[in-house]
Amino acid sequence: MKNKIGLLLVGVLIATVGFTSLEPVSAIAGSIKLTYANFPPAPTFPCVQMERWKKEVEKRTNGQVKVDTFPGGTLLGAKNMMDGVIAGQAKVGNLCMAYQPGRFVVTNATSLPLGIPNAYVGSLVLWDLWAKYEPQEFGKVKVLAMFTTAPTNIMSKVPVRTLEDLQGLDLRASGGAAQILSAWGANPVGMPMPATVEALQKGVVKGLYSSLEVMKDFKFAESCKYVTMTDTVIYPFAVVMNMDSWNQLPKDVQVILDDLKVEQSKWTGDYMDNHVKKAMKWAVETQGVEVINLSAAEKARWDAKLQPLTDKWITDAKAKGLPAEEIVADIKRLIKKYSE
Ligand code: DTR
Repeated sequence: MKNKIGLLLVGVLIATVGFTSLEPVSAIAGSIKLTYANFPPAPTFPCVQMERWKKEVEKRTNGQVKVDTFPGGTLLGAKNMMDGVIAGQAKVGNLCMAYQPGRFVVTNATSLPLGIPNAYVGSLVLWDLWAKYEPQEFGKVKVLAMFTTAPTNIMSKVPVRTLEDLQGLDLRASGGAAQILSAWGANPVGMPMPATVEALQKGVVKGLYSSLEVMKDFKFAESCKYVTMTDTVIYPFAVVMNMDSWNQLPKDVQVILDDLKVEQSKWTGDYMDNHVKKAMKWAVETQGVEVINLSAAEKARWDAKLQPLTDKWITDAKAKGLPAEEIVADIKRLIKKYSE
């Protein structure tokens, strides 16, 4: 009996030594599994960037990390993304901050009409803004990327050539973009992007206010035959990870994900800007979409209506104890810096 126990102990010892002298446990292929939730359908830009992140992470960790992606709201939807990730229903999630404007006050300041020219610049501005202020609403998660859409324009079933055409027009928008529509006299109808398909079909809205890649990705060009160029505002996004899951990652994997953060944000901004161009070429050439450019005089009328929005945001954000003027000044400075 004694001998048997002795043998057993030796066996355990050999197994332990043998095991620890091999690769660390975490380096076994596929040993770390990350679920990644996303709310819109697979072909849209938030999911394209998700697949790119998955590919890069799996490659850079030599397959040690395996990412299972869930597009189309199959794991978490547009509005419960942040809470779902905090609760651990998904380990990683992608969210549009404009869908919860009151929750993401600092980062949603990028949705003020301050002149972000494209998604690449927008993404870098957003990233720096978040990094400087580290707003408490992200305190319970690890931020893995931040990016913005390209500037927002009106896609509609009826032509919008003047401010008068816009009065009372039901257009789908969220967050800062919805406030801009209100200031112009339109009637913004709030809902996450995926719900817009049905709203357009049923006639609940006459169009939408968003970045233009959706003309192709959601086939909105089939019903919205007019695009009025306003290039006024972007929608900010964040990719966040459950904090416990992050803390459980081996250090080498954390370094890889940290290295990818800004790169992923830039990649997405770049992808978005190029994709908008392709989508609009398709919309004009194959769907007969008319692009309406406002005259300088008309544009000046539209711009004048937007001036009070930033002042109002400053007053509201100050009341919440935020350094509102500094935030707006930072955004303007960063736009300049990254546009050069
Ligand atoms: N413009 C925002 C965000 C957005 C832009 N393109 C897509 C594609 C899929 C989901 C969201 C978005 C919006 O209108 O919701």
